[in-house]
Amino acid sequence: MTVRVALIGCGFFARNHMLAWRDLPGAKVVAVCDLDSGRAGNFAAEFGAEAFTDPAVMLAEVRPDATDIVTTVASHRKLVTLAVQHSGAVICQKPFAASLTDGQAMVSACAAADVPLFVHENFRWQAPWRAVQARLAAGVVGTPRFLRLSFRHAFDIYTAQPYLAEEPDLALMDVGLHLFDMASCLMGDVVRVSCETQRLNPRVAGQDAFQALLRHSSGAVSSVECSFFAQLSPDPFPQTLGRVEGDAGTLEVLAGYRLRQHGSDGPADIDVEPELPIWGARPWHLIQDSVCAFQTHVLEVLAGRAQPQPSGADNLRTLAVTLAAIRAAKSGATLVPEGAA
Ligand code: NAD
Ligand code: 89Y
Repeated sequence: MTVRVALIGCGFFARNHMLAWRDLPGAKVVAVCDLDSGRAGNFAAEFGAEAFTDPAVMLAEVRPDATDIVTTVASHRKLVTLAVQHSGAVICQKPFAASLTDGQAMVSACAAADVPLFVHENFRWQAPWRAVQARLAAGVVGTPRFLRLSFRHAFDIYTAQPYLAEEPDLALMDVGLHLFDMASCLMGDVVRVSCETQRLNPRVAGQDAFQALLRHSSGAVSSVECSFFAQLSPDPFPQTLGRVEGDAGTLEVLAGYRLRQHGSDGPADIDVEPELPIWGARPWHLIQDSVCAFQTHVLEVLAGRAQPQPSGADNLRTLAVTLAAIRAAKSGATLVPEGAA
């Protein structure tokens, strides 16, 4: 069976979604929608889909198996609560929501309709961190006790994504939530958070760097850091570097796509660079490959062989951590994310 996908939002990042869907046997984007008719028309012509400018009209007419929402956050609640009425599954790009009220409304609407809700959180699907997840599951470091995630660069993200230059809580709301999703996925639920932010690049309005300290329900601790103005050569964008230390070993994700495994026989390095998709381009290939991995996972879920990773409900907890980090940075307090036990 071919999964019929309808995509909403034909902007910068949606191109990666379209190219990844095109390469996936078992899926076909049959309709695309953008308020901008030119953008919708261009995607429709390039990918052989039908073009729409009104999501309600498209969804009522097409009734897709899955709706893939690739707009910015302000439209997510309206589009998810619309899509759930017409489609078999809903996928929403990050940031899932700007508030817990909006996030909860989307999770509740999808749960009430028994429609799976995915948040397109592709960082946990990146090749180096998939390799880490597999080794943790195999017990190579024993019980994980400490995680460091470090996403630091000065790559120009503002030309392709100009709205980022206006975002007040930039680093936390654009990439912090990816990193907190990874931290929860690797180490378990977050129960306490403290955070410091900085505004470094005079060209942007918001806080473009942060350093957060997380306590997990297991007792593990994570140090999560991010800067969009770290002057490095070569610039590692968009790699997330870091390490997981357990009571029996350590895994390090190093620049240049190297995974170093420290065990009783000493260190061993593994190449974890993803394949360059045929349509991909460096340095984005890390993220482009993870879009393919995430969308492959969506098809696995729709075939009944997996559960959404992450689901809307999972991502609501990540949003609570992100919003707690924003409040913690403003107040200087250490906070319990809303809803955390
Ligand atoms: P963009 O502004 O380039 O594109 C968004 C498009 O959505 C625009 O063409 C706009 O006209 C359209 N749109 C907005 N509201 C709409 C509505 N109600 N109905 C139909 N169309 C509508 O934005 P972008 O840079 O492509 O980012 C989209 C999302 O992807 C953002 O939330 C961003 O954070 C996310 N993103 C994720 C990653 C990742 O790695 N996961 C990377 C980049 C961007
Ligand atoms: O929007 C961001 C994301 O999700 O990944 C990298 C990015 O494109 C710029 O920070």
